[in-house]
Amino acid sequence: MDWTLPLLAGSFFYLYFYTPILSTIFYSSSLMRPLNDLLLKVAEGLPVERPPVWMMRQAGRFLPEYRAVRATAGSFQNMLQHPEFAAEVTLQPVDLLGVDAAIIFSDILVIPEAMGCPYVMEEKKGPVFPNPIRSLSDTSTLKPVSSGTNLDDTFEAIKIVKEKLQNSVPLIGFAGAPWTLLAYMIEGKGSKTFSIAKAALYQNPDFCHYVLQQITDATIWYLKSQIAAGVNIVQLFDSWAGQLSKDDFMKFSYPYLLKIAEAITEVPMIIFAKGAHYCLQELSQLPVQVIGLDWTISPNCLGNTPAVALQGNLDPCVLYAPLPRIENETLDMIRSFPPGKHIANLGHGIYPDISPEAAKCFINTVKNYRYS
Ligand code: 1CP
Repeated sequence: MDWTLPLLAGSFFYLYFYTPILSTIFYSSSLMRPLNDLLLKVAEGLPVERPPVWMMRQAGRFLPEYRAVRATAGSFQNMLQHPEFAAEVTLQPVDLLGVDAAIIFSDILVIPEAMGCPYVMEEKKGPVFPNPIRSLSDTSTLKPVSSGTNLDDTFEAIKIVKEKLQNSVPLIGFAGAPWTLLAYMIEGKGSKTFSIAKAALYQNPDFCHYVLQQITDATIWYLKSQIAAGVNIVQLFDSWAGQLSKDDFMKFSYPYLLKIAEAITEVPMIIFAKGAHYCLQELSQLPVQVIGLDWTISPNCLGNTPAVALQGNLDPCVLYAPLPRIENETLDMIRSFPPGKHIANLGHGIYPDISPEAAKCFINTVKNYRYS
């Protein structure tokens, strides 16, 4: 029998009926690239017509709509435990401000919690760890992270957000860097100096390295699981890098950033080490695509043609200025970064008392800009 005709008919049937079904499935899955992929393009070194823009802490208290959801949820930690609340506030800055990326609403402290070092978020005081980890004997309560913990709430929130975003903009996943998490786990709370945690670096370095490695393993598992749930890019926050000397950073932070960067190969990575002005060269040699800069760092710190893209770095306090000044400062900032290698952002998280109009002015100024 000649199979040509049935095969042709079969192929036609397959293409005509199944391709749209398959593309619908792929469209709604994380495999599909977002329509607005400016952020991913800059991370991948591809050409763009303008910098993408988002703001650290954009899913937060400066938005009245965030405060309304938080009031309904009752507490910050209740928002984390209910993925539908977390998803709602993640989407607010995309819908209300038009940013080029969403960042999943969660916190860096969910990793210590999953490892067996829980915290409470005290009103006006910040995080408090009832049982800080201060010596090797305290580490017996620590365990490797896995599914079946509080981290599942983040993965569920990511899935809801991905579904609702309909591939409009990329979703950023994140985690705290090992040194920053160790600082909270030892100190037991936020601090201006983190002197208890820093004392441990000098008095008990083996203990510190042991916990740093455990945090690193947990973070790799957590980021890979966020990626499996659908995030398009991840950011590591080393918020307390600026507390360390260069020597201590190279001993207690850098090796663990390197392990994480080497392990995460699926999506691009941004590293934001606040205050790490002393080792930008070293950071740019990590296998990552983007280095975040705080507002004290000069945009040409890595020369005019850096090997990595840069993110930042408007001083968040500029957003207290009158709108025309915000516009001018934002334009000055864009022009001072290498064209095509810049993700516009603030130099740290937006403060809770900044007006949404000021944030919109910053975002719209970036969105109206074109590289000539
Ligand atoms: O009352 C509230 O509503 C809680 C305020 C709040 C919010 C909105 C906290 C408490 N965390 C968050 C969310 C959060 N935290 C996000 C969401 C996504 C976003 O929009 O960016 C992110 C990325 C974080 C990360 C985070 N948490 C960092 C690193 C970033 C940074 O600002 O340096 C740190 C250090 C934390 C710890 C933390 N979470 C919250 C507080 C009050 C603190 C302590 C800060 C301190 O020790 O001073």
